[in-house]
Amino acid sequence: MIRCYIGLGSNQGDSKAIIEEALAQLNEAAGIEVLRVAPLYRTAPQGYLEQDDFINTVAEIDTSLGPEALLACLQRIENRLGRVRTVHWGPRTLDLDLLLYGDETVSLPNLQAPHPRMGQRAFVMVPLADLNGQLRLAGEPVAATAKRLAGEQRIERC
Ligand code: GSY
Repeated sequence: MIRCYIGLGSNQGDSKAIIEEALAQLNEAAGIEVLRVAPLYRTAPQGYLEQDDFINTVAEIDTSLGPEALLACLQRIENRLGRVRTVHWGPRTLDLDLLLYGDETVSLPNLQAPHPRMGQRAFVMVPLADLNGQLRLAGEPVAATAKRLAGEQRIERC
């Protein structure tokens, strides 16, 4: 079993219900067990700023799937829950990001782990710190990165 962390985000539709359903489908998927889920956060949009706030969280899972099979599973759930993306980095019904695949470095054309932008994003690092603040990313404990980013980017429990 490999311990992984998955980022969940939504800013279209009933975002809280969509995230709850995504977590249920993740837990029902073959080869995946959802262990713990961080609290939900309302977060300022990053990247494309002219869009609604997001609801974000992070899930800790154990999986027997390889990284590509896990990614395919995440994409199936996104599609089932009606993901429509009109603007690159724009509003979306559901985004499932593979953040960490154990302590492995994955570098494939369509998948990189650790996720290349996670260390700059409060909406990832704050919920990740709730689950495992002692993890180290780029040499720094996740809790320290999360504290710094929470002072720079708008993020609140909801
Ligand atoms: O990569 C995740 C999609 N996304 C988000 C998000 O989930 N939350 C916030 N706050 N901003 C975002 N920008 C993008 S793209």
